[in-house]
Amino acid sequence: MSRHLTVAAAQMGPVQREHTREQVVARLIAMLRRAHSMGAELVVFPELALTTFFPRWFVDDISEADHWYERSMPNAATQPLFDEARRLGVGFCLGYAHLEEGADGDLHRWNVQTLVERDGSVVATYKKTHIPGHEHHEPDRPFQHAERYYFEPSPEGFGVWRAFGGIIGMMICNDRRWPETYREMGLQGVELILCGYNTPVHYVPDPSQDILQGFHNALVMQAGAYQNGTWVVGVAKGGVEEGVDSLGQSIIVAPSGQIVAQALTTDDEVIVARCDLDWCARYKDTVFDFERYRRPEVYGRITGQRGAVLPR
Ligand code: ING
Repeated sequence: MSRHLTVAAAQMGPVQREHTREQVVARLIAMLRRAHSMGAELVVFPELALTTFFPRWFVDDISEADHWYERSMPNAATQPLFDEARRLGVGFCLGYAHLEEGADGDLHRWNVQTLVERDGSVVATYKKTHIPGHEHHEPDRPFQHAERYYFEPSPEGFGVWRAFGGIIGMMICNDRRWPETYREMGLQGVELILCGYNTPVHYVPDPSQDILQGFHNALVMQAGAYQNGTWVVGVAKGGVEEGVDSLGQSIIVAPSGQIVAQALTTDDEVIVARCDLDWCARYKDTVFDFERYRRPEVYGRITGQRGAVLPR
């Protein structure tokens, strides 16, 4: 009897600056209920799901941005989501900004996802590893992408957790573009990777990539799924958010690399797939039998250097 898990991608349309957390949580609960009615046991929400994508603005005094972050999870605004999920017996993965007060009173700002089991218990919180964009104000841009100003990169990297009857991993947005992301979890036996993203269609450093955003989004998650024999769920917050057009195209990808479900709109939209977690073994035990075929002894550059070193 193979292990099946019915997973939903709960794609969001825009969250505008003036939308309150209560208004957003009401949208999340509505999608949680819809996913449950479609048989979902796990619902994946986007990156920074509770607020607008605030790194599109630069504020010189970063404490003026503190209200975009959550100090704890759950909290007063999100407790209704935790309660409804537990009542329905549905787990979920939620992306948000976390402002953490360190032991010595210092502040840490993380871009995180929290995974919650069907009984309401928190499985884990993952901190985004690859932080794109820029550290300082770049006024010539049509909009900022100052994630490297607002968030620290994870010091921990990628974990996996035994939950939902399988081995579950998490990544956030830009993480999905880096092959190391998938392989780090693949080497821990991951069977399902949960990923939220907020992706502006217009890529300021090279606008030639704009028209390819949907292609690149699918390309990296299909490749990562296939090359590591894992399911991948990519969930957008899309649509025109504070004037910035953001990619939708949420997808659920099988270990074969096939897209088994995809969103049609850039609004709040729930897509669902019944994932056979044992399907992973078809790839992990054959073409991607790591123990048999990998050659780490000749892969030294991958962890030995950061940037490319060109030949003389
Ligand atoms: N957003 C974008 C992402 O990686 C980006 C940033 C867009 C990088 C397009 C490269 C190309 O999808 C976040 N939040 O990481």
